[in-house]
Amino acid sequence: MFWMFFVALAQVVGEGQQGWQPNPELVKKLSERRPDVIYDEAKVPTYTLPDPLVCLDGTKVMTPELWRSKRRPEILELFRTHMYGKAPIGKPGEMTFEVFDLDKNALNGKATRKQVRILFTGKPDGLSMDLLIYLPNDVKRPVPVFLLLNFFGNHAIHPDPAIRIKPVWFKGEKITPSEDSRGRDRSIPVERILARGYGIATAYYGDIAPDFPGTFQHGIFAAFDKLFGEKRPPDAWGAISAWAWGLSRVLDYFEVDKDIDAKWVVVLGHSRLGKTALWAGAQDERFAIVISNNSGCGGAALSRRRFGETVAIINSAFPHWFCENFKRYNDRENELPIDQHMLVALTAPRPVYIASADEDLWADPRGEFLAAKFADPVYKLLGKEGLPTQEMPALNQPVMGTIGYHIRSGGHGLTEYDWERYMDFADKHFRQNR
Ligand code: GTR
Repeated sequence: MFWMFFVALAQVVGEGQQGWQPNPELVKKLSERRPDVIYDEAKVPTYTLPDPLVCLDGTKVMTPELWRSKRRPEILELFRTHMYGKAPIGKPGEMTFEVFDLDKNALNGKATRKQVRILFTGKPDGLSMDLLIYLPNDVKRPVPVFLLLNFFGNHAIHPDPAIRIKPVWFKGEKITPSEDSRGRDRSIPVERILARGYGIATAYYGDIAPDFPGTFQHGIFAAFDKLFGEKRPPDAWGAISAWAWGLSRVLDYFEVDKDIDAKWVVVLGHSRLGKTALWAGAQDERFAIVISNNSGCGGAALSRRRFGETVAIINSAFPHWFCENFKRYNDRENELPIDQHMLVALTAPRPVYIASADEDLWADPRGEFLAAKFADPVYKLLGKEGLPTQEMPALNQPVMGTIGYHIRSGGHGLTEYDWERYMDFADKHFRQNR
């Protein structure tokens, strides 16, 4: 028994040596700036990961059936209880959709644009989320779609003057964005996505819940938290859970839109919204493919490595992202009953892609790769290819099995390079299965 434990540990520690290496100058600079943060692989503590294929009661998961019936639900519940918190509602019975814009000749005739207001409580003056959709006109319906939440409002993702401007959150207040803020967010290459045969759908994350510690007084929390009574329980949903919940409501809409192939929806997200995409895909198996772009701590990166952003750092900077219980693990990552490879594994057997960036050491690229690697045994058990490499690839050398991974040049961001790889990945899986 003892030697087995030792082998597992040695395997994890040995990872630091292979494939991509961070620029030593950058490591030096960042370490000097934040001596309290680990940027040097040599300082990563030894750790043992929980085995995704061993149940809490010690049962070894040897069959896909046992994964499905016992271990998967158990892991999901652990993430709900200890990390992201429980969403109190599924699809609200009173929710309605209002298609308020339809233009079959958008973007010089290349696209059909739809805008849909999702009324969470069915009340026209209640909480709503605006969904912006572009579908390629030269592709047979129903169309596969990429879905992501955006940070600055729908009007910011494209200069198209027909995108409805809706108030956004700014420093704790709602403000109406100016006309000249249209198209300022360059992170969604709409025309390229359409040219490659995909639809693109996006909504503003602040429409679901604002992103500041006082969020629980607003948005979806104000609309539904009364179910909790006076005090929010320690496992009540945090903002990431709320945003993930919102993504599932978009899928509810897709299921009634005949132009969209609701069985082929790729959910993706960048950074905090990458954490959100992983959590949405883990819980809602209607998402066909899940993509995490630079999601880091609380997303794809293994918490136990403590490299870059840690549980304690994230919980103090963003106390509203996770449930209260997660704060118990500040500086005690080894006590977590889960780690992020298990979040990746919850997507299995569906394709999942994890992407890192060379200069984004705050998000721990190697920790993100390792989560993909240690999710792989679950994919193998379910008869899938999983991750086609055991070693971290070099820069700009994507690998694409059922699990995909790349680390690209540059810093934290969602770039055209990332998008092209995600569409390659979707092409591969849609060609195989659609
Ligand atoms: C950072 C945070 C990260 C990441 C990022 C983002 O400040 O520490 O976890 O989520 O924000 O969302 O841009």
